[in-house]
Amino acid sequence: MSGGWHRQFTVHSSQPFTLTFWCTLTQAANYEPDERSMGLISIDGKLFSPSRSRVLPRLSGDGNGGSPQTTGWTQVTIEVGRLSPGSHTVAIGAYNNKKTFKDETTEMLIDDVLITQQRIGHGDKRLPAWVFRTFDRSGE
Ligand SMILES: [Ca+2]
Ligand SMILES: [Ca+2]
Repeated sequence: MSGGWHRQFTVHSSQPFTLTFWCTLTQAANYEPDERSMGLISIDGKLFSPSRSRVLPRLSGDGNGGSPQTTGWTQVTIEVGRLSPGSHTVAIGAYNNKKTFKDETTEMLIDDVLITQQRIGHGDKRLPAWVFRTFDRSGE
């Protein structure tokens, strides 16, 4: 099962995009080792390839008992590449391949989602194209 947050944004020029955001992934205490939770990203409904997804948080269960496992807040950066002019949708979410009991839950929080686009003629300087505030990491 999976769930996520998504937003539309509009592209005006063909310079490459970079997506950055902060996230933390938490798996409840009683997952088994074959029960995995991971972050996922899609653009226009198309998932990024597995090699790119290695930068996304992932956890596997460590059996009944103990504490929930969490990655803690980490910043993820993904080179999105070029997008055609027009409207696009970015989705950031989490996937859980299996759960066998109601006390097994996966939570992914995200914050400071930023899509930047390289500025024409300004080398590596990046222009924030879209900033999506979600909620504060302090939970307020
Ligand atoms: Ca455990
Ligand atoms: Ca289980």
